[in-house]
Amino acid sequence: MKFKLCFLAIATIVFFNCKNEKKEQIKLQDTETEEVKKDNYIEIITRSMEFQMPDTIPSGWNTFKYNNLANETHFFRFVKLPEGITVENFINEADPVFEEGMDLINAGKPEEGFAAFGKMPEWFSKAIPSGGSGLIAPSSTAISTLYLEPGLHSVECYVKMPSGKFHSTMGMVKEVYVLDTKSNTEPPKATNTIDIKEDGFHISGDLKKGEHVFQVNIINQKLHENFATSDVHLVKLESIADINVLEAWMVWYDPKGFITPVPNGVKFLGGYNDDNEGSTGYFQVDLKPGKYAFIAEVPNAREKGLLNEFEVTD
Ligand SMILES: [Cu+2]
Repeated sequence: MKFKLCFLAIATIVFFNCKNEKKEQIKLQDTETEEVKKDNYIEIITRSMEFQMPDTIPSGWNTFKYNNLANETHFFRFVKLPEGITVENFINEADPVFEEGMDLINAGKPEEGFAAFGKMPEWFSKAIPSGGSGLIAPSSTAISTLYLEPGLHSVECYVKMPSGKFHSTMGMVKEVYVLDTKSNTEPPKATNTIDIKEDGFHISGDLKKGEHVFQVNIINQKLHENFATSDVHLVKLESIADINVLEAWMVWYDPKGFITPVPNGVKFLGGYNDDNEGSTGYFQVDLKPGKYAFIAEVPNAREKGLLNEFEVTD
């Protein structure tokens, strides 16, 4: 248990330094808005292990169309970098720490592995997760609307390759500058809301077949044992899918977690990645008849109320 406590202590420092300044979006989320126009999208493309997207984007609301043209499940998430820190610092100073820790865990030495994560550079605790898509299956598109603060960000994906290497160490990290100038984009009109509270997901609105815009409100944020905060991913479950296998897979520090191939019968359809308490983001999806679940990227999602199964009928 000692290593878990130690890890949690490090993670807590990270969390409490990550206070956000997202005040203005609260004003926006209650106002009447129109559907986002197609030409307002910022496109992100992945063909293999990279992000192709603009180097500079406006601040405020942006809708991202993430085309995952690769053979792997990926996601994108923005992390606001601390003053004076660039993606180079991440690559040279943080990635090797994650790699060393994960290699030790994979070698059956979890205590040494978690101890290694304690070598993270001091600035790491000041990096602020700022939202992103949920996991998205190969040859699929995730549409996410996020509110971004100005400043230098990294855009990253840390799903693991079959070898156990994080995608971020294989090239899936990109520096993006978010300008002071705000976009003209308005958030989309939601058909459903998912409130993330202390006790988990609170979902409202009909889950019928057809187009949906989910508005995710992070009412209470929390740091979990794996450094991640509460978020939401939508998955389609074929009859062969085992929800318990999926729940275990969502934990990146498990040697079998967050690694491709994804569990049998599971297809990821996007969602809303880690963001701060008080923030709101949107994701759009066309629901076809079948079985689905909303799940967070955290250990023991079900007992935390962060795993919800539902069915869409014809
Ligand atoms: Cu990836």
